[in-house]
Amino acid sequence: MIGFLAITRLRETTNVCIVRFMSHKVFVYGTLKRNEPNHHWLTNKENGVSNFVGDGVTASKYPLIIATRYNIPFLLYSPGEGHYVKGDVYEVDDKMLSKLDILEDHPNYYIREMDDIKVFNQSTNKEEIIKCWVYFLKKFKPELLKRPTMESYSSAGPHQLPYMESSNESTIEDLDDVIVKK
Ligand code: PCA
Repeated sequence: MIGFLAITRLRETTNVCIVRFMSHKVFVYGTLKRNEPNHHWLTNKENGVSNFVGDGVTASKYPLIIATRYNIPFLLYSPGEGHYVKGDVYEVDDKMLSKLDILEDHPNYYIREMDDIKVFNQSTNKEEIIKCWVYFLKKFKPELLKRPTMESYSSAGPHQLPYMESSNESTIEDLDDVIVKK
């Protein structure tokens, strides 16, 4: 399915318009979800356009954990372990996708990959599987697999590990907490 067109008037005085396709689907499972600390990135018009598609769940199991001194959520790329993870699906334009890549420090920290996500289609009343971008942690330290895994993330959840806002500026130290060096 091709998303709707976002048409931006370039200048009031000209008829030049930028026509942008909402061509990317993103599954967010962590701080970008509704009611979570980084959700404002998706709603800030200066970052581009985003449109909520629906609730989603991963078609494969993955470990969803919290790590680093900043209590950051990560989906570890270890298919078959953990849970079928719940999150939100958004349709975003090129500009928003590149802003999210900056926030997630793709491809140095998280790695954005296409994966199968189950979403409930309200017009057909059926569950369908769609391909979405997902920010995974891939070269993670093996000990992270020993951490408790969650089906769904909330910064204010029972784990008592609230997300620390300062982690928006990722540092060498917090990368070292979770990623294996080459
Ligand atoms: N932000 C991204 C990846 C983890 C995070 O906190 C997300 O919500 O999907």
